[in-house]
Amino acid sequence: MIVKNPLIILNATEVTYGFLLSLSMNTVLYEQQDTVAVIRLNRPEKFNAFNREMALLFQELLDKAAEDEEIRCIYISGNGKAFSAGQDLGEVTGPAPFDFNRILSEHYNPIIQRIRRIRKPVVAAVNGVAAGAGANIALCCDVVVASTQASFIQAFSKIGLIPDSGGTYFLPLLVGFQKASALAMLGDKVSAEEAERIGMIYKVFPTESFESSSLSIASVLSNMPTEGLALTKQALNESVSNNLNQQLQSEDTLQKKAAATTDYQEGINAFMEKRTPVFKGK
Ligand code: LHQ
Repeated sequence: MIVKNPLIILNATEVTYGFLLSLSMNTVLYEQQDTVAVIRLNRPEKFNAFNREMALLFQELLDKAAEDEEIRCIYISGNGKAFSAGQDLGEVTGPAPFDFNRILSEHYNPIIQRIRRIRKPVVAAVNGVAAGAGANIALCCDVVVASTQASFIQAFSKIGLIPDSGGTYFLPLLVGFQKASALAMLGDKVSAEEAERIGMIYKVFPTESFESSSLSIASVLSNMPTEGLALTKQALNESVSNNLNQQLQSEDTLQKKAAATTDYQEGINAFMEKRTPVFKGK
């Protein structure tokens, strides 16, 4: 066994991360646009279904964006018609299926944990269908927008599985227990418009302008007080398991940290001087 990362254990016979990254960059694409990291799932012929290689590379690229100090927002989308159809079902079937027992612990759980832990806003730009783990990866992001041609499917029940990748956690938070329960059991296809209406996602944009509209949200976020947004994300993460008193305490602690940032000073100065603030993200 080689331990490359506390979250991921690779067999000695498997490709290691560095090798994986250099050989197989194409299952996930990464580019920097100003201070936004644009990450695109890229197995369009499989509707961007996750195989192991893609799941590991996606984690590595999330880490790269998280660690790069120039990056102040992460934008995740899919290449081609789909956002992601979730697990590549070909990989769990056939003559040499990948070990089912390792899929959640090594692929999806670390992806969801990373996205929630990253101290930068993460935008899911859902360009097409998002099914199974693909849907729930999108739904755990900080801002979820979708194109009019997108849809969300908790496809798990159709194949006898339960919603994973945080689906049983985020879905009831987003749409309420009853809607979540029904969607998880029936596996209905939810249109982007319906997803917006029931609070599953933030906004829908027309397909023709989706790329520019969603990227402009990422651009706005990338110019905001990044540390303040990180503390906001932390407070929201904590709110889910805190009672009111604990959460008020948490807000007290985190607000003091926010007030100690240079961006807070800049925000206050700019307001008093009636000018547009220039935030540095610190
Ligand atoms: C696919 C897939 C796919 C491979 C489309 N795999 N090829 C955790 C624990 C362990 C194991 C299992 O998984 C998990 C987490 C999960 O994510 S479970 C849920 C897995 N995902 C699904 O069950 C969704 C399966 N896909 C679909 O239901 C449909 O393909 C959707 C509704 C996404 C799209 O439908 P259509 O628009 O009608 O497109 P299509 O079905 O024709 O798919 C297009 C192509 O993509 C097609 O390839 P082909 O060569 O025939 O053109 C599909 O085979 C391929 N594809 N999803 N998950």
